[in-house]
Amino acid sequence: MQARVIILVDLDYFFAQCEERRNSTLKDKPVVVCVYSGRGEDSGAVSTANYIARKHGVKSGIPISLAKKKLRKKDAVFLPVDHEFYEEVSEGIMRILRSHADRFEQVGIDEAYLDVSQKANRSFEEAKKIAQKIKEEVKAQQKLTCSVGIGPNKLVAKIAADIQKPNGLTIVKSEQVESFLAPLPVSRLVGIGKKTKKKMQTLGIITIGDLAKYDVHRLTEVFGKKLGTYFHNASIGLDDEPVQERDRVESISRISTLKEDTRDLKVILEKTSQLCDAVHSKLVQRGLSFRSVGIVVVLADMSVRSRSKTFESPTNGLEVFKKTVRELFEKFLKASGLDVRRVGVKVSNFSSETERQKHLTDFVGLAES
Ligand code: DCP
Ligand code: CA
Ligand code: CA
Repeated sequence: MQARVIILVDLDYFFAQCEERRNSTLKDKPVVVCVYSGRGEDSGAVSTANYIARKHGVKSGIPISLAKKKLRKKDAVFLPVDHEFYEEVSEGIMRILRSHADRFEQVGIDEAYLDVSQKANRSFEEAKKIAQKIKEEVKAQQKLTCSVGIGPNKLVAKIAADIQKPNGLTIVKSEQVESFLAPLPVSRLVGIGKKTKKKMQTLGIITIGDLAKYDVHRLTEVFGKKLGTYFHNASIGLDDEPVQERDRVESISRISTLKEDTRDLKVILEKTSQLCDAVHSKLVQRGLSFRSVGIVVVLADMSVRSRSKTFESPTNGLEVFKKTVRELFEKFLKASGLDVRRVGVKVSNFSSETERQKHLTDFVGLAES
């Protein structure tokens, strides 16, 4: 395989930074975003915290009550998670990132891999310029900072991005990979959790450098052929996992509340038409076609109803989408007596070019084994 240049972008203290963005008075205070369990006032866990709060030992996963103790008299702000808002911010940012990549793979709400081998002409210097441009655009358009790692593969890019946070930019060229990894603890590698780390410790393996020097045959004796080989390759920074668009989304939908409760088809379709536009643009962005169209209706008594229709073959047409939504609503209103409060539209049953190719390779893989 030809040498690659891979970028990983990870947004800094993402949920908390989103909160800072919509309320700038939070910026110089400890900010803690919380998942409240609903069982008592402070019951629940910390989702994330800004870097001021982290200085006091607050981090993802700790109990809210413990975070409150650590931040007593520190003028800290505790907020509940608002996923919908973070998704929206994430979408805007992913759109920027995608535009800079030959191939793009989002791996979570706040991070993505970009294969920029062609765009950067296989040069790490060029990739650095792309990374700086990305940071500038994300800052200018979305008011957020991120940390970026650049490496010859996903494994190295990910570790590079983690090394310097927040607002970091770390480049590890092919010839620097082994010396970059060597001093780091083995737990930096994907797949090495607490248990494996302990086991390696008993073998005298503490750093990734120790792992790289360890006899690979011994390693496969201890961990089995597959895992042992993976650990060895990872320790010297080898990884040929491609950057791959993920089409695992099952559906794309939008829902919205009407100005007032109504049974007027025209009013409803005005709203759903906007929702269809939004869903469709997301669809086109991801290069997907759908076979099913659905509507969701929340009635005045807050009960929820849904209806859907599935076609023989996939389409990505906006007109078909809107026409089907219209039919579904016409039918629905005829059958139901209550006013409508909220309306939603949805497409699902996706297919895409990459999806078909994936099925094909699965099949070929099966035939070989
Ligand atoms: N998250 C969560 N619970 C966790 C870990 C993460 O709810 N145990 C959420 C909140 C984070 C978001 O996922 O903002 C992204 O996770 P990251 O691990 O990337 O952490 P942050 O972006 O918060 O911080 P960092 O600056 O270290 O990337
Ligand atoms: Ca992050
Ligand atoms: Ca992340």
